[in-house]
Amino acid sequence: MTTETLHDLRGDQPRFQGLEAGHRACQGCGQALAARLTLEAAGPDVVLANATGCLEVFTTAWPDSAWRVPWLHSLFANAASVAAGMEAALKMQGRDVKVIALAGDGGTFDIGFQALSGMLERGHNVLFVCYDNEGYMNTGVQRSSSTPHAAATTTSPAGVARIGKRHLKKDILSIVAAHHIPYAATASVAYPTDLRKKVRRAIQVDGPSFLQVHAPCPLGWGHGGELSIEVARLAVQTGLFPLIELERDVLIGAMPIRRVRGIKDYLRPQGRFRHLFADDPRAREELAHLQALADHNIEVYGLRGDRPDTLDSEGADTVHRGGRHFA
Ligand SMILES: Cc1ncc(C[n+]2csc(CCOP(=O)(O)OP(=O)(O)O)c2C)c(N)n1
Ligand code: SF4
Ligand SMILES: [Mg+2]
Repeated sequence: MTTETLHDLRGDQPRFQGLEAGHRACQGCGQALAARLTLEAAGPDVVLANATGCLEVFTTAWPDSAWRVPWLHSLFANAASVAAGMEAALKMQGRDVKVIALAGDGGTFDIGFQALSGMLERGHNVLFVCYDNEGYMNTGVQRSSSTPHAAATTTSPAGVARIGKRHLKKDILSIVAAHHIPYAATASVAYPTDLRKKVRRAIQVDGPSFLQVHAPCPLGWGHGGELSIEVARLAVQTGLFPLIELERDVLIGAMPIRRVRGIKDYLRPQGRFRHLFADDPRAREELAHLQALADHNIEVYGLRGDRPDTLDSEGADTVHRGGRHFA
């Protein structure tokens, strides 16, 4: 057998899959892809604490489980506390296993925030991954403090009295970074290589690390499942979801945007922003406000790229499925 054939065969072998296919997520669920990529990068030597939310529900419908690593379901509020307890117990046993806490934005920004802050402050060796789909999706698309300004949800409807959510999306990364933890970053399912790289980096940290992964929810955002990656990519390319890395609250990396897109390109495919395209002066005002938020991100993080970036181009990144590479 030639070396070339051996190489091809190795390429065909499935890489480690901590989250199996066959779970019950909606088609095009960003969170399912994000969790699979996280586990691919983290490898088998991990244990998981998973807050109540879509990820927990669609992966573990009794009596089945889609997980191939030890997995514990926590309450909606306390994934960080449960992960901290697991880490302390493993340390006592002298076992070198990384603990990862998984939670949605509700379980991170809102109800899980106190537990998260405590875990970070006490310096536990835990990676906390927040799958940010910008709403309480598991319970029927209610607004969270991560829901973007002006987005419509069942509890922030667009109508006569208001035009979607009145409040701003909480800047969770800055709040987390203010705990001066060794590593905190944002990532997106549209950039899987970057996401996996950040997971590997976060895993290597001795101490708390945090990842906020932008993960479209076709059901809650009102777009077709086949558009999830495109929508996620546009969030980055408009500047609305900057991809950045911080070490001890100092910016160490930001993905440049080669071709900055206007925010309408990101908002238009999504039903939750449909009202912003009505012939209404309030809608125009909100669009201008959202554009100003994106422009602000581009300025403060220096996102405007003046040279081609391999990750920021349509299709330059690859999604790996079962060891085969699809461009
Ligand atoms: C104390 C408490 N309040 C409310 C709930 C109901 N509940 C379960 S999951 C969820 C929303 C989860 O939202 P998020 O964390 O963003 O995860 P997603 O479903 O969006 O992935 C809510 C409100 C609960 N389980 N416990
Ligand atoms: S409701 Fe949204 S987050 Fe939940 S499984 Fe469906 S697409 Fe995924
Ligand atoms: Mg959510």
